[in-house]
Amino acid sequence: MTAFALAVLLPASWAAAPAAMQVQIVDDRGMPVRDAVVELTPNAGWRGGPIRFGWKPAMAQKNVAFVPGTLVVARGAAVAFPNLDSVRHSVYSFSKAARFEIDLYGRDQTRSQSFPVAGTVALGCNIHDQMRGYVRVVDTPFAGKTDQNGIVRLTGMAAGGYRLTVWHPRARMPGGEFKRPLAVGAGQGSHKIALKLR
Ligand SMILES: [Cu+2]
Repeated sequence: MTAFALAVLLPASWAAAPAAMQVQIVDDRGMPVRDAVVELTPNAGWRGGPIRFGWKPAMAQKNVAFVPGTLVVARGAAVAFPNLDSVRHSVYSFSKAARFEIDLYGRDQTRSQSFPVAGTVALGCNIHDQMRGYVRVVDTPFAGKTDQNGIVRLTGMAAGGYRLTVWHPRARMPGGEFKRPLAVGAGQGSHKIALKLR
């Protein structure tokens, strides 16, 4: 009886176990690429409800820079842009995924902008040309950006067919995006992807 139960239950519980995957992004010399955004999108699209990430949907202006320089948010998210500097900043984008302009505002003030379209939003400030930031708007909960070792860990995927997308502002690909199909199995997976950077 025990053997029978094991034989039936074990494969079922394995199949239901969510997968975890480590992805490392390197450049063509093998050096880790940080702040690359890695996304795994189910082939049928994400139908699991609202997406929440473990970080704040906020892009601060600090020391005349957008911090963090790259922010991953779910499609539809409202992003806060707090100004932590003593000088005034604006925020604008000419990107296809979001065209907008927020007028100059000062220290300890904040503004907010929603991003209803998935894709890359390149940010600038009218006063400080060197200020660059990126909001990557995604349609999947299985997304994140690489750390200083070029590594991101994605968890909770059901086994199945996915599209893997890697985005980096300096990737030598149309739109800075590398895409490929990826079959996700149960358990742990590991992938290393080399990107050509400009
Ligand atoms: Cu500025």
